Amino acid sequence: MSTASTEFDAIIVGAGFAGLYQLHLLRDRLGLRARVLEAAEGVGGTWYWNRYPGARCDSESFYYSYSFSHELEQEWEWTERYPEQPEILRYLNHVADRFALRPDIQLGTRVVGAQFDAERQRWRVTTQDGEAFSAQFLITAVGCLSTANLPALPGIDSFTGQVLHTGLWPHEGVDFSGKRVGLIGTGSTGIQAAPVIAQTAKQLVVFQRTPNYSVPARNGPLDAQTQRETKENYAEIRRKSRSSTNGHPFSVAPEGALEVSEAERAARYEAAWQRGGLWFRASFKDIMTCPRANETAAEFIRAKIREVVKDPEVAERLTPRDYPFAAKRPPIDTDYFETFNRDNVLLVDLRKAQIDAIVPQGVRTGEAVYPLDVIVFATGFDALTGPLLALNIEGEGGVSLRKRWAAGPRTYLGLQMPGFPNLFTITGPGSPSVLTNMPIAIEQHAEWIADCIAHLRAQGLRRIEATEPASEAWAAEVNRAAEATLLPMASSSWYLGANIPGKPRVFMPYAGGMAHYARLCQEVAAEGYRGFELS
Ligand code: N01
Repeated sequence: MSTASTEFDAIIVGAGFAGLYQLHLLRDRLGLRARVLEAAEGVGGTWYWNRYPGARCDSESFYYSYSFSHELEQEWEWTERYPEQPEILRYLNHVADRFALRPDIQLGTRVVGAQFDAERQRWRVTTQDGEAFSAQFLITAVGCLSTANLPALPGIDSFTGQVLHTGLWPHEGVDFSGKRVGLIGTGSTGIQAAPVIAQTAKQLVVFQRTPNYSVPARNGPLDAQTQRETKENYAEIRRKSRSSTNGHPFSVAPEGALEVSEAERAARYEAAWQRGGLWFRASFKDIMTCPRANETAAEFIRAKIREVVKDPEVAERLTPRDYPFAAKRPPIDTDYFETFNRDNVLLVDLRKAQIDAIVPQGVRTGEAVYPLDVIVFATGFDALTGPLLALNIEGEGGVSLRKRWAAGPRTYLGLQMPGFPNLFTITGPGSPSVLTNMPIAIEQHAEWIADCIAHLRAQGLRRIEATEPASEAWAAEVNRAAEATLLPMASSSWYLGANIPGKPRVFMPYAGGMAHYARLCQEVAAEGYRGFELS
């Protein structure tokens, strides 16, 4: 490739929700020469890779979407309350076409290195195929949950059947009919996949380490009237989403769970259960801050599990007891607990006997060998830091990000790190990211970054870098915000990095709320980018 085509104003890594919008902003609003580098052979990010059975969004279609274009909102038709993976992928492909983004997206290009060249004050970006690019600004749009976690179980290579990870699903699909399938993991993904796999597999063995609180999604088709009303109300839906804690367009009830009578509380939980989805968490204002309030929600769900699951022993094994509801990311489901009433489904409690090894014929725990034809790992991701560390980023003076983050991620606002000038991280650790409806967090970051670059250019400045004191103070604020909630109380949560052996236990996302955080970012910019050094 010629030098001319490898020098850019900005390189964006990743072509999911974040990368597509960032490209649109930088190229079409700011007139920058920008290039997106994307490892996959198509756009879509998370929705390109996660094609497992039952994959759909836990946020509802009418608010899990871009808000920046009125025309896009009006022309796109969502068909279900919770869109399925292929529909979201079609949507993102439509966005890529509608805004003519493809010419500036280079697919099949995995970034494996990024070094800051202090002399030229530019980032040098290298790819797996040996290409090199250079840009003034480097923007990561790599997602928070994109580095698959495949546990290092002994004997995995000896398995004679098929091994799959939900986050790296084969494009041609997988036919489970007549097969004995092992599913390891009962997070949001395993909970979505289990009911669908059970419908066609000969047998499904679910290996559960931590039972999960799950609330029914109550998915269904969207009728024409709902679609029309949504389109008429988009302005209000977006306003509400942006002014909320989690980027969802619903209000948290003003009362605490213990401020109402027992009957009122039960009625409210029941209504939320019937309505379905993440709204359940908004039933009372203190579910995420008061252990006793939380326990009322947890106990309601435990009772539902007992009601749904016919075998009381299986019900008990499925019942979470040692962490608060929603302290781990709350899943929502379609017939998850019902699935354990099927004759072809077996629940294995790994707390009684953990997985010792994968053997040629299947999975061996301390108690038994489970013969299998397919093992599906729904074991999640090296969240938030994993995708950034995989880029092998080296900042000023050759200091590696991996070294900088050896004790856990340190950022300023989840947007930048000291020592890494002109590098921006969309939904990086230290920002609300995974605690919110992602498109809201992504749009806020992409717009802040574009405004920041526009400001630098308008002022004739070339460089922006977070300061050490600002980053230190922000780390303390991220900690404070987490400690003000019950979120750190789930000791096995990926929010804390606990799912990856050896990963520092640090609460990574910012729990201070989306609206509050966005206001802070605005103030920082308005005050001449307080906490950043501009030159
Ligand atoms: O991953 P997880 P996920 N042996 O890490 C278990 C988003 N998402 O892919 O809890 C045995 O939550 C692990 O056990 P434990 C969403 O934000 C969104 O399900 O660590 N088991 C757990 O049960 C979600 O939170 C949608 O004890 C092992 C499971 O595997 C995030 O992605 C849909 C193990 C992993 O759960 C991640 O969800 C789906 C081992 N060695 C996901 N290692 C939407 O709808 C791990 N586990 C948008």
